[in-house]
Order: sequence, then structure tokens, then C-alpha cells
Amino acid sequence: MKLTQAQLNSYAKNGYLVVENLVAPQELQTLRERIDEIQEGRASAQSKNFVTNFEPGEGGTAVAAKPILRKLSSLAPNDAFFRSIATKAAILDCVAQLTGNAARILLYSDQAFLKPAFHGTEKPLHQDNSYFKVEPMDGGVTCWMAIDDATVENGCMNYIPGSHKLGLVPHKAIKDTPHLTPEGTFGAEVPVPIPAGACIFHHLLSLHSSKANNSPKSRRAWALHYVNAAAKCPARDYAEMIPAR
Ligand SMILES: O=C(O)CCC(=O)C(=O)O
Repeated sequence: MKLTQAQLNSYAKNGYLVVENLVAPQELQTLRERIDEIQEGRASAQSKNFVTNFEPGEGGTAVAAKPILRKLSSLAPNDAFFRSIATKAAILDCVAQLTGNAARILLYSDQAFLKPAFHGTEKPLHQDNSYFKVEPMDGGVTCWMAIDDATVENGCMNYIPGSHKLGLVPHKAIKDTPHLTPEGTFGAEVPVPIPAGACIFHHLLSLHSSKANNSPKSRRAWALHYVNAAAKCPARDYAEMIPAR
């Protein structure tokens, strides 16, 4: 899949790019079923080494029926189906073109961000590279995949267009949370609603956030973090080299 010059220009200008129809309806259905299976602690899911984080106040250190799963990490290295989606040719094509057209790509982390109906706290404004420390910073990209329609009401992504040109801005830890956020004002956040099956590719320096889901609709998404093989990525969770296309 070849991105058009207009798409490449838009990514260079804004620091993010929406590409629709990258995941087929049947694949989306299986993604939803697999996430439900993990959330509900069914046997086949429990044997896998997925990393789970629960909503604050909901409690729980193991996958259980009641606690609200906020984040689920390391799906691709632990499950062949998730890996097959993370290595879809059309996605890798986009990653390669947005990170310098390297012959090989590294998938170094993946995180499903789950906001069930009426649940899901906000993810404060941040740049991904405040966590990942990839060098060079444009050698990597995040692919944020909508598993449900992501709308303003259920907590879609928000971006500050052009903020990837600011460089890495200092981030501070938010007390009693796992989150980092920068101090100061950086311009208006623009909501970017996308339909299920679409992905937003964002630069590791793009400032972005998502708001709480106060709606009756679920908002499940999967963030896939890639670098080209030449980039250094000290904070990676795992390393899976995959040929770029
Ligand atoms: O999905 C969300 O709510 C936040 C995701 C995010 O911040 C990211 O993918 O970097």
C-alpha cells in the first residue's frame, strides 16, 4: 500500500495521519472477542503472558470478571492472532513509509487501551517519546487502531497539530498515577474521531490525549509501537523484527 504524497505531506505537517479500512470487519470481530475473553478470564487467555492494568479504584491484580481492564500490553508477542494483525502488510507499508523506508521494522511494544461504556479515565496529554526514548525520534511511529468506532463522546484521540515540531518537551509524573504530562500550554487539542478498522499513525513527538468515556458505547483501541531497524529503542517491552514491505 502506497501512501499518497498528500498523505505524507499531511503527516509531516500535522504529526499524525488517519488511514481508514486497514482492519477488516471479521478481524475486528475477532479482536473484540479475544479482548472479551481476556477481560473475562477465560481459560485459554489466562495461560498467556499478557500484562494487565486496571482502572484506579477498581482493584485487582489478576484477570477477573469484575475489575475494569484499562490497559492490556504485550498482545502481539503472546498470541498468534494479535501478531498477525500487528504484521499486516498494509500497516507495515504505512510504518515503513513514515519512518524512513527501512527494509526492516521492529515492533517493540503494544498496548490495548480499553474504555468500556461509562468507564475509562482520561489519558492526559503527552508525547510517546517521553516514555520510549527512541532515537532518532522520527525513526518510530505509533499506530493507534480503532477496534470500536472512536468518537468524541466515547473518548477518541485528540492531537495538537504540528506539536511534533516542538522537540521533546519536559514531562512530569502525575501524582498517584502512571502518567507523564508536560507543563505549559501548547495550542488547541483537535479531536480525531475515526471508525473501527481505521488507524491513526502518530509521530513519537505528537502531543495527544484521550478523554474519559462517559457514553454508553465501548471504545477499545490497540496502540502498536514500531521503529525502523536502525533506530535505538531502550525502553522496549520486547523486540520482534519483521520485514517491511
Ligand atoms: O487510547 C488511549 O486512550 C490513549 C492512547 C495513547 O495515548 C497512545 O497510544 O499513545
